[in-house]
Amino acid sequence: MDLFANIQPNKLEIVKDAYLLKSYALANEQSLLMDLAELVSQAPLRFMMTKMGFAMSAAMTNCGALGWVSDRQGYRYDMKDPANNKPWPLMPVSFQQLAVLAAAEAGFDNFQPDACLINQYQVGASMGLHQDKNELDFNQPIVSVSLGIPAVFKFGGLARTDKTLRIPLVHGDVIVWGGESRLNFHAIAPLKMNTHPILGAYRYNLTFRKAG
Ligand code: MD3
Ligand code: FE
Repeated sequence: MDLFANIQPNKLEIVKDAYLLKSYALANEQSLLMDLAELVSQAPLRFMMTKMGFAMSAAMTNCGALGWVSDRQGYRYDMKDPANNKPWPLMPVSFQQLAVLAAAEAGFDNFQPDACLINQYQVGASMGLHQDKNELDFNQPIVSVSLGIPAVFKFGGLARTDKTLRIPLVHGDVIVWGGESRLNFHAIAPLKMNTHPILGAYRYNLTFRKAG
C-alpha cells in the first residue's frame, strides 16, 4: 500500500470549497511578471475613492472585459477605465491560463474569468473585512494570485462577526474560492516591512472573477 498516494502537499483545503495552492504561480512567474509590467503601463495603478470619499489603501487597476471600479457612486464593474474612458487592457494569456488551470485544480471546471483586478499594496496598506458581492453569478469561483512581499489573509465566515482564520500568503501562492466559501468575509492585514527581489517593497494580488 502506498501511504503517500493521496497526499498533495501543495494543495490545502482551508475550509470547504476553498483551496490554497502553494507556489502554484511560480511555474509561469516570468510571463506573469512581464505581462503585469506591460499591463500597468497601459492602465496605471491608481488609488480609487470609496463612496465615503476616502482613498483606498491599495492602488488598483484591471484587465479583461470588465474592471472593478470604486468612486463616490459606489462599487461596480465597468467596461471602461474611468481614467481614459477606453476599454481595459485585454487579459494576458498567461493570466487567463493560470486562472482557469488553478480553478480546475480546485475542482471548478469551466471557469470563464472576464475580470482581473490588480491590487498593489505598499508596506502598511491593508484591506478591511468585506464580502465580494458585485458579481452576477455566485456559482462561479474566484481565483486570487499573490505576488511580491508576504501578507496575512484573514478568512472569516458568512457573518461579519465570525472568527477569522489567519493565512500567510507568499509570492506565487494561489487561492481558489467557490461553492460554500464564495461569500465569506475576508480581509488583508496591514503589510509588514519586507522586500521582494524582483517586485521590491510591494505585494500584488491578481483577483480573477466572472463578473458579468
Ligand atoms: C474569499 N483582495 O480585491 S483576494 C478583493 O489579497 C480582495 O488583494 C484581497 O479581497 C487581496 O476583493 C484578497 C482573495 C479573495 C478574493 C475573493 C474572495 C478571497 C475571497 C471571495 C470569497 C472569499
Ligand atoms: Fe475581496
